[in-house]
Amino acid sequence: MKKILVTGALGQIGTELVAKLRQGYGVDNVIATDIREIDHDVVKGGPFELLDVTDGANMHELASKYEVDTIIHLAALLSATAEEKPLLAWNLNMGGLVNALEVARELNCQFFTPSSIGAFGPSTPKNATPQDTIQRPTTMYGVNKVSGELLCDYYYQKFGVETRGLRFPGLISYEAPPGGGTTDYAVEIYYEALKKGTYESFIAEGTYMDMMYMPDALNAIVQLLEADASTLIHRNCFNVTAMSVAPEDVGAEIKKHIPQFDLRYKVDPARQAIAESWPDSIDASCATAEWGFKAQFDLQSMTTDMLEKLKEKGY
Ligand code: VAH
Repeated sequence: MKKILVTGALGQIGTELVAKLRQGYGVDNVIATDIREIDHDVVKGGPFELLDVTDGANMHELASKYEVDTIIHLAALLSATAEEKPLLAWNLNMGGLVNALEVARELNCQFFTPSSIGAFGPSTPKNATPQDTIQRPTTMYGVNKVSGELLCDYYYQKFGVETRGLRFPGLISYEAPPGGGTTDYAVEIYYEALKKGTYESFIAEGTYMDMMYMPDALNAIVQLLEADASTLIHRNCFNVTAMSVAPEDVGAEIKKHIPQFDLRYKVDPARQAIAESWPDSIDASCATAEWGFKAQFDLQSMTTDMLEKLKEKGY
């Protein structure tokens, strides 16, 4: 049975992934870590340790203490924050990643870390962006993601570390809200629709980006980690997506449930510029061909489920 250390366990992906992993692999086999400790089931529901991923020695000590065989490295600054604090982003995103890769090398661990559609840039083909194509991102986050993809491939080729990763689109979830992302509008809109009946999007009408519901993202992580290595042609990182949408598409789907919902726009030039540098839609056929990726939720089913779950939480 896998013994997994998760960094960034209190983030948007981590909070839900830790719950899923503990259900699938056993509570005591999933060690959640984060730089902060809060009153949350991730902390109270199983092994939890404080960890600043820029402290490689502490990461090694924890991984050894729990005798982990898998590292899922999620701790990172997202695109908008990284663009506001580029040097902090480089030090955290790259320093943390190389520390995690070194621990995986030294302790012979399987390794997963997410990349993003942010790893593409303005010169990348905009529609049905292929798995293998031009990657010249114009954001610090994108530079971090491309560098991370190359570093993970290097650790596989040079040291035999079993590295695997996914280029995630914007992830929509109702548990932990995202922080500092360009696609955060697609999460906020659901909360605001229920709370206020209106939402002011910081991304402009007609701006298409790939999105995916969190349950599909979590399934993809586990499916990729469990995939037979002999089937993998690619590793770091696979394009995965469920839908390509613009704010008005999400608004129209919400209006089917909340007819009076009013979508307005107050574009944030900084995040709009990031969004415009990314693809409109990516092609995930390699993930499907090599390890059977298939998203279960589309915009309609995601919207129904998001609104239902948020209402259950009291929104
Ligand atoms: C961000 N949610 O907006 C992340 C993600 C594709 C977007 O990488 O930075």
